[in-house]
Amino acid sequence: MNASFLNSAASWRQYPADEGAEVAFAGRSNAGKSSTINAVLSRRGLARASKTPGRTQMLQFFSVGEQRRVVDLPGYGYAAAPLRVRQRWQGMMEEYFQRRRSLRGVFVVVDARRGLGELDRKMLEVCASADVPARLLMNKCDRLKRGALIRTLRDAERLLDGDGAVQAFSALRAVGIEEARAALLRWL
Ligand SMILES: Nc1nc2c(ncn2[C@@H]2O[C@H](COP(=O)(O)OP(=O)(O)O)[C@@H](O)[C@H]2O)c(=O)[nH]1
Ligand SMILES: [Mg+2]
Repeated sequence: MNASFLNSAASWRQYPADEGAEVAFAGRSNAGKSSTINAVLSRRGLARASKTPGRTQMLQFFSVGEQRRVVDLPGYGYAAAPLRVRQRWQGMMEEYFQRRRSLRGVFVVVDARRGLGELDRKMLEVCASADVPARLLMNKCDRLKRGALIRTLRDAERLLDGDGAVQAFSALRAVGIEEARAALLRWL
């Protein structure tokens, strides 16, 4: 897939035109969203993998073809973020999910060691109420033993209850890339 950076945007009027098809990556700060985007698009360093969690409060748009985009959504759950930053985040996300007509699917990136948290579940609810399909990427699976990974995947599947898909993923060890890429291509 030929991917290139389009722009960073902090508000609706800065977003690329709402045309064609778009797939978003959501997730807790530090879950590995940027690393995952780089791995799926096989472009090292395309989405900046920052060591400082919660710093980016912007949407990062990437072009992956004619009228086809991937977007790195600002991460959630950064405890040190001041209230006004969290409120702003919420407003941006509500607007994005309610209005973005080109949105075809959302990858929710989860740190498999932590499992699905409250905010991840809220994100899944947002997807469901916007009628956008979600796929959970249980990232950093390289850090889990086989038994723990199987339990984590099973727990996530139970929580989804057929409303979305779950897979193991590791941006670091290149686990689950083809599966995720296939889902991306189906959506786009
Ligand atoms: N062990 C391991 N670490 C990872 C993996 N993916 C990302 N990381 C690390 O997790 C941290 C956060 O990654 P980043 O992509 O910046 O997360 P983001 O805040 O969600 O965009 C970085 O230190 C990454 O190197 C993975 O699959 N395995
Ligand atoms: Mg990031």
